[in-house]
Amino acid sequence: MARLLEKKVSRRHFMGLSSCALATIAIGSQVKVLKALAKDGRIDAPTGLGSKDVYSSCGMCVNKCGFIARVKDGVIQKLDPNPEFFIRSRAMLCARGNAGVKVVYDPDRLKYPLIRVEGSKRGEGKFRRATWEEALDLVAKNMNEIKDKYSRASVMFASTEGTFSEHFFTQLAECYGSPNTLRHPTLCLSSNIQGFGATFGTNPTPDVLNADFIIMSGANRSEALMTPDSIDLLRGDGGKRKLVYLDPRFTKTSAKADEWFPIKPGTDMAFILAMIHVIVTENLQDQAFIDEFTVGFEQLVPHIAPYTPEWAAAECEIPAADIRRIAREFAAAAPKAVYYQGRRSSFMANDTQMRRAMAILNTIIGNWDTKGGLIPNASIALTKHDYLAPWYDEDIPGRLDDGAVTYLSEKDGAWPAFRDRALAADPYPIKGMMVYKQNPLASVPNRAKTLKLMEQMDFICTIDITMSDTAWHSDVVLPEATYLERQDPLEGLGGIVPVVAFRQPCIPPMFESKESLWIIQEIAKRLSEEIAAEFDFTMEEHLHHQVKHNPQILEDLKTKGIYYESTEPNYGRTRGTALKTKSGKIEIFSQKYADNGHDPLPVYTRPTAVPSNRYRLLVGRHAYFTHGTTANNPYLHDIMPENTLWLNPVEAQKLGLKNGQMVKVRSAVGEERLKLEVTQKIRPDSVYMAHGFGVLSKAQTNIYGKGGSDAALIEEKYCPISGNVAMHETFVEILPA
Ligand SMILES: Nc1nc2c(c(=O)[nH]1)N[C@H]1C(S)=C(S)[C@@H](COP(=O)(O)OP(=O)(O)OC[C@H]3O[C@@H](n4cnc5c(=O)[nH]c(N)nc54)[C@H](O)[C@@H]3O)O[C@H]1N2
Ligand SMILES: Nc1nc2c(c(=O)[nH]1)N[C@H]1C(S)=C(S)[C@@H](COP(=O)(O)OP(=O)(O)OC[C@H]3O[C@@H](n4cnc5c(=O)[nH]c(N)nc54)[C@H](O)[C@@H]3O)O[C@H]1N2
Ligand code: SF4
Ligand SMILES: [Mo]
Repeated sequence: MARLLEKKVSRRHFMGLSSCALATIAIGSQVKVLKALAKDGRIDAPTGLGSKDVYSSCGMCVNKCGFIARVKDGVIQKLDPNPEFFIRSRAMLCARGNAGVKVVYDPDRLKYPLIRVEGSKRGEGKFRRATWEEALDLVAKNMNEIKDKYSRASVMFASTEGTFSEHFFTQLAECYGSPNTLRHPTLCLSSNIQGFGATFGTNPTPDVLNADFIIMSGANRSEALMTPDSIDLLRGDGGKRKLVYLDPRFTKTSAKADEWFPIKPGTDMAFILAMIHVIVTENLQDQAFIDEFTVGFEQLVPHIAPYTPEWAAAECEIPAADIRRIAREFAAAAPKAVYYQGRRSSFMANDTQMRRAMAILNTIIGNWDTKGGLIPNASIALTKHDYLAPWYDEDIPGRLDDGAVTYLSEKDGAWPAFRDRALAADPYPIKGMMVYKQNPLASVPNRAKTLKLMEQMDFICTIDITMSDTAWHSDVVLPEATYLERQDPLEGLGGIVPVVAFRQPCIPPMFESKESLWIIQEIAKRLSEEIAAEFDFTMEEHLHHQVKHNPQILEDLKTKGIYYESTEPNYGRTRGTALKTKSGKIEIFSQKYADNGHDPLPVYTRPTAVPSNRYRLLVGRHAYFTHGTTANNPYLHDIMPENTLWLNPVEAQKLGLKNGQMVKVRSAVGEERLKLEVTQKIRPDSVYMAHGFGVLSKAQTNIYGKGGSDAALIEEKYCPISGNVAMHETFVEILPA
């Protein structure tokens, strides 16, 4: 029998709540709007509701840029950038942000709770419309059955950050009693967090606005948009700023860079170690900084001796003279020089050590916590919602993936390692899958293996806004109200200048979609009275609780759509204080790594050579698309209706393949068909395809049957230190289709 073991956190009571005066929305004649939502997506607006502007923040990607929704007669006409949000997004909305209107009025959006038709198989797409009552009852029934038959830990909870509401979902996992939450970092940036964290005790933000010299390893800021960096990189400074960019592809960032090198994939560490070699052998380091703030420089000196520019040139195919020159220029620009660590660090299986090398290079020029350098993130405090959890069963040993990677982040888990354990039921079975705002079938490498994992489930429930591939393979699909229709908790965005962002409904939820808090509360009620009690609050109460120490935050959010305490960075906060490393100093040499059997200083490992007649598959962002989620958006689909496989002309000629023809792309784990794009923009040893196509869900009507899926081709190698997936370790063969 399962029982409550630990009550780690004391109960919080909402005290003295005044009634919340958040902007309320005229419900109006929404029915008319719905009726008018024709198949072509055109809206005939009802009249008489008037016009209004609503401050909120974008939900199309991680950046959460502030906008003002122009609403007329109950219909969102347009989203404009919020000028007050300048401090964070530089007051821009990208193509995806603008196309956000279509998320609401997309005929393909989820409208009602759906239950898979009895007797049909997962993936056949046979769903019937259900009432919320019936769908929620079914979710709770299955969660309770799995708990009784196996244990609470046998239900996994997969979710991704970005909706402000995710913590209600992870709280549900904790209250239900499962330690098995699977968040997105091991698909994205956990090696960055680990590599920089091991060095500085935190993962800092590069001060792009003020740096005079920036080097980027495949951080494609002109397409993979991160605010404010993407805009700040383009700052007009009369040519003072220098950007050196390494990418096997000619991207939009390559076009904007002062120097672009088509580096051999997986060899950035050679370039970085050689830069360190030059700086140290020519005595260009900031010795005073090193002596005061760091440990391990004396071990670094002999360590980098063999890593000469000539050695590196043979590895990374960047000329030794350039490496030497760039190292000197970098040191001369210090401390206003940064080796920008990027965001998605799921490159190769040695990624954590590669990011460590970047962190060490930054350290020796003394750019820590100073203008134009690497700045530890600041944040604005919001009061957390306390609850009595986790409730873990006595007989559950812990997370299923415990020990699978060295530094497992408890809430994040390690996706591919977890999946292997779950498939082997090692050490216990996983039989239920709850998914919130994650699409593992598109975002976890080796789709066939994820499908296998889903096959073994007794029950799968997905909460989404559209029929993703994962939703398509679920038993129950619950429609959340989109970011334009719901109130979310307040969200602090940390960084060099921290802000609080705000998301409120621009229109009421359409069809039968519901806010996530309501969905979670209704599931909780059906699980047990005790779990329900942990969610016994309204969103208004929650918002007031978040700002109870400073109600001004909510006032500013209502009137400006953003809250900040200062518009200026506060440099040097951590200089002279103990960092969150074992020694309290910046750790060039990591004793922690040595103790765990990892190289205490980064040792170069050569990537596996590309076999003959094969190509290395690279992934990367596209400015119009967010992961696998926006390709079906009607506006964005118009701009790019399918993905292509980039191949260098020399190789195309060798293979006798022509631009525009269909090809088969085959890896060890899958085969996809898509159009060939013969282009000089990629090295001859690599190929590239945009993410988000080759979907399985027929309910994505614009893109079903178009293009190919990268997730179906990528093998699931991962970094043993951080668990981060290695997305570029897959080789493919290309054949005429
Ligand atoms: N092959 C391949 N795999 C990748 C990558 C790649 O480039 N190629 N990139 C990796 C990276 S860097 C990341 S961060 C991950 C991201 O991948 P995931 O963590 O899976 O996140 P997303 O793809 O952004 O979104 C997943 C789901 O959220 C749904 N969604 C969007 N808005 C809402 C909402 O408001 N509410 C709810 N309930 N659902 C919503 C979308 O419809 C989608 O189904 O993928 C990683 N995986
Ligand atoms: N438009 C848009 N913007 C986004 C997102 C989005 O989906 N769409 N997602 C957001 C998220 S979650 C993330 S994590 C970030 C990701 O932002 P980035 O970290 O910039 O990641 P990617 O675009 O995935 O870029 C990887 C780039 O690295 C190159 N590359 C591949 N292998 C190597 C290599 O070995 N060495 C070097 N030097 N380069 C290599 C690829 O060609 C590609 O251009 O973007 C964020 N911003
Ligand atoms: S970068 Fe674009 S998609 Fe991302 S939050 Fe900002 S406007 Fe939205
Ligand atoms: Mo990411």
